[in-house]
Amino acid sequence: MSKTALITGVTGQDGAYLSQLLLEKGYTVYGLMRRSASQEFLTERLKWIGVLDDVNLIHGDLLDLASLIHVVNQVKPDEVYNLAAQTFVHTSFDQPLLTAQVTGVGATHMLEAVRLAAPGAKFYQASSSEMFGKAQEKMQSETTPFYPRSPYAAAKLYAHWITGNYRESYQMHASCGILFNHESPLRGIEFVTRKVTDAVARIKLGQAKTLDLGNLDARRDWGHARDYVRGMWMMLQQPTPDDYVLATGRTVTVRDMTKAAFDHVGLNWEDHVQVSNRLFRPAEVDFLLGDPAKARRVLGWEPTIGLEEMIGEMVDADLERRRQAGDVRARVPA
Ligand code: NDP
Ligand code: GDR
Repeated sequence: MSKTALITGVTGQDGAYLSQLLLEKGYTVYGLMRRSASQEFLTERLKWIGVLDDVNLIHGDLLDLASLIHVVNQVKPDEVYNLAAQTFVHTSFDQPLLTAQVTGVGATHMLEAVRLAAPGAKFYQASSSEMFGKAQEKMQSETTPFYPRSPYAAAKLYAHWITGNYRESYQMHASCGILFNHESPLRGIEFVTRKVTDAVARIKLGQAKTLDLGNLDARRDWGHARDYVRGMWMMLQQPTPDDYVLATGRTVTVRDMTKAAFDHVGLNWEDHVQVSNRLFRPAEVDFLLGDPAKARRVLGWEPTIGLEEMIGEMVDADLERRRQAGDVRARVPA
């Protein structure tokens, strides 16, 4: 019998890759999406990856518990992947309360809906390396103390703990993936990797000359979304729920990531990049480096795509998009 999965945040980067993976595995996939006046734009990623016709889209909002109970009742999922969130750290400083509601309390709404309407379902919570914030250890693992540095990270930390609380209180199969940054051609254009690869494409095609960036010294442990959604699925196939770090174990500065993107098309990054103070954050996460040893040991998970390969794939995809005037994301200002 094929399994049924419900994915919140299905219109986002990870939602698209996870839908593809689960469909390949024979799942029936339902995706929760918000009602929007611009519905056709929201499904762009699912279309790009070729699964739009195969995912059953269903309306609901993480802020509306009644809608979630209704959806879980209707779908009766075997597995629930809670990926929906206000995900942009910079925006969380401007909209801290919305971020708390969606990214934090929204997870409790989803847990409650599952507890009430499908208590046997396995649950995945999208936790984040941002919870380590001002990192208390050189390599961050499941046992590293948290030190959130943004409203986003604080909201994710609440969601992380409440998921563990539901696991212990109600014996739910609820697991948290503490995922380090992961990117792809489907990454939102405001995140730094995609902002860079899109700008590189425009500069290469003669459509732009410069790229404004903020803190070039920040270090991140960047992997590919395709590898990371596989890890999410692996967590829910375990007999017991638990928390796992997914990371590559390599940390790179924003400067070096940017250089790799310009190198890919034979341009010198220093001829085009300028630093802008307005792009710095009120509190920065300077250094992240994940230790995925537990995921490797227990799940058998390994990242397979390196940073340079991924950045190359992203630049190539943006060159293609920028050549096609009709692409929607290509018209979003960087
Ligand atoms: P995206 O920003 O690409 O997608 C976020 C999704 O959440 C979108 O589908 C969005 O819908 C949806 N959403 C936002 N608000 C609501 C709401 N009120 N009700 C229902 N849906 C909502 O994120 P990613 O795919 O990159 O990330 C997936 C999850 O993993 C997120 O929770 C993120 O915080 C977490 N994470 C991501 C990491 C990364 O590096 N990518 C690392 C660690 C954790 P819409 O299209 O309508 O805006
Ligand atoms: P992050 O991703 O905050 O790590 O959160 P982002 O790509 O936005 O920033 C990474 C680092 O780059 C620095 N930076 C810039 N960032 C952006 N967006 N734009 C710029 O111009 C710029 N210049 C420098 C930032 O200061 C930061 O240090 C992502 C999100 O996907 C979260 O939802 C997720 O939880 C974490 O990754 C893990």
